[in-house]
Amino acid sequence: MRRVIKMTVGFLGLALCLTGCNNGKSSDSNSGGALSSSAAEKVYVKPGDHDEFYAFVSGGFNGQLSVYGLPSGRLFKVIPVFSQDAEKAYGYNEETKPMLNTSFGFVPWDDAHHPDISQTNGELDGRWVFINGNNTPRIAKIDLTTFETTEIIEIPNSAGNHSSSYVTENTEYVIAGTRFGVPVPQRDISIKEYKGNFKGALSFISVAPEDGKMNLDFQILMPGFDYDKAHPGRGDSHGWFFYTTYNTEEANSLLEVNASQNDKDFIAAINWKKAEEYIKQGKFKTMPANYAHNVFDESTQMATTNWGKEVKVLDPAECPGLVYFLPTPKSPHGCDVDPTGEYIVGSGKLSADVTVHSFSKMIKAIEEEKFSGEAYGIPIIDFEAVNAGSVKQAGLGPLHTEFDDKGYGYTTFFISSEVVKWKVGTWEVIDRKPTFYSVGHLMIPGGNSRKPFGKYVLAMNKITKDRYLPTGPEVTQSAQLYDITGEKMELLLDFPTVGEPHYAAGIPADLVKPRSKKIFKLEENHHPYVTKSEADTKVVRDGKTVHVYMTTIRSHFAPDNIEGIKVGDKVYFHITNLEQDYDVPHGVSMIGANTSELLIMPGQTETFVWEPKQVGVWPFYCTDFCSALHQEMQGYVRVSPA
Ligand code: CUK
Ligand code: CUA
Repeated sequence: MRRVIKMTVGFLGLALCLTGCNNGKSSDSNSGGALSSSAAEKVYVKPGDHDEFYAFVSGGFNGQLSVYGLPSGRLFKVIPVFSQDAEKAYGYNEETKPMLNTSFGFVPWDDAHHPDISQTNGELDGRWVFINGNNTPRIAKIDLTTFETTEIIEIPNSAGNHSSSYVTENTEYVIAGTRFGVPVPQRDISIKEYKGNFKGALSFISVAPEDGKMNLDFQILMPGFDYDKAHPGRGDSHGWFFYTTYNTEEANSLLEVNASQNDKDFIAAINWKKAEEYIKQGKFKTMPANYAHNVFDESTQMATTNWGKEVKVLDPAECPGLVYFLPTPKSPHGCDVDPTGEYIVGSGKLSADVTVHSFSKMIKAIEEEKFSGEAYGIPIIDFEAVNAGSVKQAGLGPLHTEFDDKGYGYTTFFISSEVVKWKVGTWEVIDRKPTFYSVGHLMIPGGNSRKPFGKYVLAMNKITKDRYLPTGPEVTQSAQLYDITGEKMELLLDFPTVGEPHYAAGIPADLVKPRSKKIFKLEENHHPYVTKSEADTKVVRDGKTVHVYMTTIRSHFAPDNIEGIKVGDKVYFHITNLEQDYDVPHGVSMIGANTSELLIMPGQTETFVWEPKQVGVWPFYCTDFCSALHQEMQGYVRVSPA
């Protein structure tokens, strides 16, 4: 067996080395990022073998979440989240359309940035992935038994929703911060009156421990700065939440560059345990808020929209001890907490240093009231009293930091295009490796938890230029995988990504695989239009509305020939896939239907609507190659004059 692998790897290595690597030498990828044969061996997953990690990589402007295997970089699935998906009928079929409802109406797109995996006791538990939609502020939950989006909650009083979605140690909350300051409540006001009038909500969405049901518990109305990435506390700092701010000048136009006048902006530190106390004491205001909360019920296989009407709001100025500001140089972008919970890292993107604050110093400074001022009634802690040190002259344009399990931090530098490894506590730079090019986030599996799995770091790049075959003006963005088990990082693999990967969440596959669902059990299907056997199939007319109760099984539809349909009818096809075997979906598509195909999993019911416009006999067929008789899996609908 071993020999077979070696030969294949040798061949692969040779092929890859045509692009010029120092074959035979130990791989130092500083020069061109080419792969050595040892790198190839490290990412090689033998056909039929499984990868060690799942990586959930956000799609940015494609609104979805891609699932890759690591170390191979193989793409397994693109999970539809915020965007309609014609392949799986998400957002097209009647069952999932309500998932994309918002207070603005049906919004079938969003900008998906930061996935985070649920945790128990500060460790990844592999139950759900949460991800934010930036544009029309929303948080989605993906169930890791089905790898499907099962809940989306809209965030009121928010715009941008960028400092999201981050999970606390026991998934008590998914926390979502706004990016833009906006008038709260929204109203007609001069944009010049930004200062003092615009606010940004920080939302606490609780997650029910048993079924994961989300609820918007309360919001903290922060000043109208701009906010960026965030991180909940760990260990001792559990109960706190940290996120970066910029534009603390509250400029209404960033064109005037007055948003970067301040030498230091802030990391906001929020004591959410304290917030819970204030809520209990009734120190909140109730504000009207109109927001959609869309839930997919696996038992009925249907999504429904519930409408939120109000939200509890805390004002930090009236709640002493709730919020503090930690001064942090030059437009901090990322904010990350190390696995012990002691160090809070702020990456000033206009700075060359990475600033590190100390949680224990912060607590002491608060006790001793070492404040250098205040903003909107929020104390600003004296910089020296909270600062733990900084990684000096580490690179240009630091953005984001992740941690391994050996006491090292890894920071991305957008402008100098590199990942820099440094030692927590001494802040000395240990190693640096180039990225290709302009890296944004990076990810270590479990890097947001108390227990990182420090074997690989995945860097997500904004620009690839010449790294891949050209595909017209739009070229792929990419991820790069580095081995971080040694003192020096080693670049192992480049692979293209779907959309713009902003961030990723990684988890050992063994924490997810045992839960993975193989089929939906037919007896547990409580869809209102389910058909549980061929004998029960029927066509029911109700005025101009027609319901077709249809089934699929290898390899036919029942009924397969339908007559009695008239132009002007509205025909609902409710199709139940009777299969109870793993990996046997059937598809359905109808000629001229103004929707997508359906792709129906075993035991599932899905519905599409067809409004025939023309008299004739119109075919439909199965779109998924399901058996040797797949091509025979078809039928006709006869449409008569109205
Ligand atoms: S952001 Cu994309 S590079 Cu949305 Cu986390 Cu920093
Ligand atoms: Cu069913 Cu092809």
